[in-house]
Amino acid sequence: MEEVIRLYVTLLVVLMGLAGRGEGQLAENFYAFTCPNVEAIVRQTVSTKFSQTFTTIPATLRLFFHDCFVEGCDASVLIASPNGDAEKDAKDNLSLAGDGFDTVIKAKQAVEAVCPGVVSCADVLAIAARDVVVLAGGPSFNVELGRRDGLISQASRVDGNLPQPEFNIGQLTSIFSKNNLSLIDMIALSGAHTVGFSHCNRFAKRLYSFSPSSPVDPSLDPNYATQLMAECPQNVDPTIAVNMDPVTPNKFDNVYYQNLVAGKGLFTSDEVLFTNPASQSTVKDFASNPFNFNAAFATAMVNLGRVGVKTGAQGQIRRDCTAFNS
Ligand code: HEM
Ligand SMILES: *[C@@H]1O[C@H](CO)[C@@H](O)[C@H](O)[C@H]1NC(C)=O
Ligand SMILES: CC(=O)N[C@H]1CO[C@H](CO)[C@@H](O)[C@@H]1O
Repeated sequence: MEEVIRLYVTLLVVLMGLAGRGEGQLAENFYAFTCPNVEAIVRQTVSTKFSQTFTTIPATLRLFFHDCFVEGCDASVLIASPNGDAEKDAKDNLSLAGDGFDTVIKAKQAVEAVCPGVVSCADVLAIAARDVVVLAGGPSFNVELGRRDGLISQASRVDGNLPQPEFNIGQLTSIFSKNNLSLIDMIALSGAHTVGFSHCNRFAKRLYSFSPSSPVDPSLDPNYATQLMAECPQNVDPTIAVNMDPVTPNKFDNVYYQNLVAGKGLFTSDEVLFTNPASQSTVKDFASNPFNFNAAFATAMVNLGRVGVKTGAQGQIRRDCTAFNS
């Protein structure tokens, strides 16, 4: 008798879970019945793309971040506009490498071939962002699914919604908390700068015109400053970019935090995480304990993936990630 009741309760919980899906809840098993192999399909596309170029990793990870911070994680960043006024056309996107877009578009095509009209581009991007972290040696984690694709993509909505490299701790905290992300989430997510590149103009001020009394930012390690000046002479070709992690640029690891402790944070927004007393202890912890960093990063990515999501009947399931369904 007890067993029967237990079975009944289990069944009820499962059914409630299924019913709840439609009404605005993300769930790890959202596609269990409608597209059970979606994660394997995305992973396949991502690893093929990765075998062609390492840029797949930083490009896809940053794309996810930019998508989530503007209109929420709804694939709005992927829309291509013939007028050049979509989200991806904003000034801040210039550096969104094409390989990230390509990865998601191809993964979605592969998913469409098996489960047409079922899986959102926003979810494909979220899965791909996890997969690139794993491919670079970072932590794995379960991705919540069930996002719907958004119906708005405008360059004008980007301004003010993305953090800038010269931000101080107050500005950083305020833009992350606006997105329901804690100080720890912010510190952990900044660890994404353990891979990828930055163009010289994003930090040149720290090398040449920091302040009238000190042209070089005094929080920069002097040797690192010299190295950056060699890589980024004044008026350098604007397409030149440097590794954001000068020590292990191709590995997703906690060396980013060791760099901050050593004065080798590329942006002000990186270095302030160490120089500010409120965040310093976490930076030191992540620098010396890769397990703590990995766990915090995984948690923070799940939290990032919840930002401004559309669920249930909101938005749509785009067929082509670069265009709204007609
Ligand atoms: C904390 C505030 C942040 C600021 C101010 C910031 C700013 C920037 C800037 C200016 C670049 C260089 C772009 C270029 O010139 O090419 C960059 C690159 C990058 N950012 Fe951030 N970012 C922040 C947080 C994040 C977060 C949360 C993630 C992801 C979880 C992320 C992932 C990346 C990646 C992977 C790159 C390298 C892109 C590539 O090589 O294609 N960033 N970021
Ligand atoms: C932050 O969380 C609140 C409460 O759960 C929610 O109403 C709000 O939409 C969230 N904001 C974002 C940007 O996700
Ligand atoms: C990758 C990408 O779409 N870049 C675009 C960003 O926006 C500028 C205009 O501000 C376009 O010229 C780029 O093609």
